[in-house]
Amino acid sequence: MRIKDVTIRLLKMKMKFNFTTSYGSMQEKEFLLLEAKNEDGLSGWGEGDAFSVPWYTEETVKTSMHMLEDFLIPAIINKDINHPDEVSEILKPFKRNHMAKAGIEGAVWDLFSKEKGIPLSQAIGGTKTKIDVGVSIGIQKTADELLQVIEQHLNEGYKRIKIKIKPGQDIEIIRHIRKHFPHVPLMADANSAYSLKDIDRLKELDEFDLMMIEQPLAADDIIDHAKLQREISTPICLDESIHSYGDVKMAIELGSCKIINMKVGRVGGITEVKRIHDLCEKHQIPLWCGGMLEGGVGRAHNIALSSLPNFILPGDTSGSSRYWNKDIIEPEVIVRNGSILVPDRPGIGYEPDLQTIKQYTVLEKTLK
Ligand code: OSB
Ligand code: MG
Repeated sequence: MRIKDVTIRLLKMKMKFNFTTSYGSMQEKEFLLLEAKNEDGLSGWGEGDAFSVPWYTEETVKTSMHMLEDFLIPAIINKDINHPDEVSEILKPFKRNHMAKAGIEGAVWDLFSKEKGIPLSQAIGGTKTKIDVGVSIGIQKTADELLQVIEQHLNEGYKRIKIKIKPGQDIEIIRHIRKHFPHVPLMADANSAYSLKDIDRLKELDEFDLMMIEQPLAADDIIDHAKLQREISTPICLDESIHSYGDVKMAIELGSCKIINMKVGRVGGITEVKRIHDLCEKHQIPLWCGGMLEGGVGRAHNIALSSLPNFILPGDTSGSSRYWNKDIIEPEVIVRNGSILVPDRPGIGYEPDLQTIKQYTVLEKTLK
């Protein structure tokens, strides 16, 4: 395979709801779309996960643009690539910038699968034909509003509810939810809002039968997470702490978590996801696919990842219509009875809708 040119598009899409976490709020999603063309004019598509502001990791849309334009795309263009696994090797001289790398590597994976005429899920070793999905609900103004949103999503069939918590908006809210929904599969994501000083409060969560608590402590608190996990029975799931295979190895050896939230952008691409997947499978650490409020292309990639066998728990890959009035792919991602069918068409299995993409595009550049 040879990539002849790559088009980078910067899109701005308004979300249907305001998404609030312990870091802050967002309602407009700005992101990069990558279209990599081969010599026959066939296109592979990838999506950058970075946001406009570096609150989740250090990357932003602008740093991704800089990396892609000045280093990553020039390194792969016109090179002979036999398999997408080679991309992460080619990009190794450039440190980190995982979301930018995953964006272009994802486009190469889609193109590779299309050239072979197989679904992306199959190209990466996925085995499932249907995946279970949950929903990640942001912090709401009142506990009653939160209950309403939960009920609405349960009615739509979502298989587990994730709520966002922070100090002062945690125990009482979860108690309120449990009073109304005693048996719903429920978890809480703190996005690093706590420290070990809060251990007594975190211990109180044990009475609510949560599936897990996601990222209670800071991203680099791998050791403190291990200390916390020894003190609480609720399983810890790591999100912001996991950037690589090495991080996962460390977390497993130290006992920092029992579950991992996988995001392809955070770990730098599908090849790294596969390595982590196999390591976690060996150590019986279940995975699930996290979300970055993706547009349809990133969403399609997440669906393919979720078809890998050790993605055991429902992911955050909700349907297109939850986020967007109109998504950028055809057909849109549809959730039925809490599941999404893994497409059996070649590549990501959804067609990027160029007309709609154009409407959301604020900047476009082609590199040759
Ligand atoms: O912590 O998992 C997170 C969204 C943006 C950044 C971080 C996170 C999230 C979500 C939403 O929880 C998941 C989604 O619906 O895409
Ligand atoms: Mg999270």
